[in-house]
Amino acid sequence: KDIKGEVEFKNVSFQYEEGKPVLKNISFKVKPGDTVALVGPTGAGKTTIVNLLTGFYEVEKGEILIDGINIKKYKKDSLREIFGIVLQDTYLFSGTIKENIKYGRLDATDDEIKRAAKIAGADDFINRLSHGYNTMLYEGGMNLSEGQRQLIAIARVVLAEPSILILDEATSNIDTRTEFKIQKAMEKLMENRTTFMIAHRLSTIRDADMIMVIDKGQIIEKGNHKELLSQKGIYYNLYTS
Ligand code: DGT
Ligand code: MG
Repeated sequence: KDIKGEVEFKNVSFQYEEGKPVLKNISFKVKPGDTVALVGPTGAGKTTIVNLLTGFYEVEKGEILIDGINIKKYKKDSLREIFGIVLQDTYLFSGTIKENIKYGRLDATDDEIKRAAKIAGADDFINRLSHGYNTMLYEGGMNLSEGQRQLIAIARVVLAEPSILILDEATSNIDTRTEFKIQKAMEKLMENRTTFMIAHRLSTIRDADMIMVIDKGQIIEKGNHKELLSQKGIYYNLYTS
């Protein structure tokens, strides 16, 4: 089976405000199925890279290709279907848990929804709720814990089967047991799927096929963990002590 999800940035520059460049001439290529970890200080441009890739903002200079095709040539809907996005603060809407998972693929059956929730490790806690899958979520899921919201978001992505995953790794106050569940579910999701992760934990960064160290809108180092350590540059200084 051939995997899709090749990503290429060619000389991409971007600014939100005139005269304040945020990305400066960024170029890189990612093989289908590879995992990329974006690391770097706050304000470096990590989220901006992801926002351009998903088409949330439009590239001004340079181009972004997915599977060899400029993202400007994709229809809005087909571009949306390429990506599965799990953010720290995932958007859940007011509606039932079932509806929130189903948002990943609107024609999914109840069985498929349950299967996706199982893979995501969300089925257990959902079954413990008195209304199960029909439990109403209020105002973005505020009646669930942060970890539970993330498991639902993962189930949504499992159901959607996107070719590219975007993960913003949580740094937050999720308990260890839930965090372990989330990590396991993520690992399954990432198999054979191009993944961009804004990573904070050394354990996930270490396993990435390519680590890109971003600073002030530029890629200052690129390579896998071993390669970057042997360069004894910024990455080396960040992750050894
Ligand atoms: P993080 O999430 O704090 O680790 O930082 P990054 O690396 O994700 O940074 P990013 O891409 O959010 O921001 C890069 C620069 O762009 C930073 O100077 C803030 C600025 N910026 C980000 N989003 C916006 C926006 O919506 N409007 C404007 N005017 N500036 C923005
Ligand atoms: Mg960010």
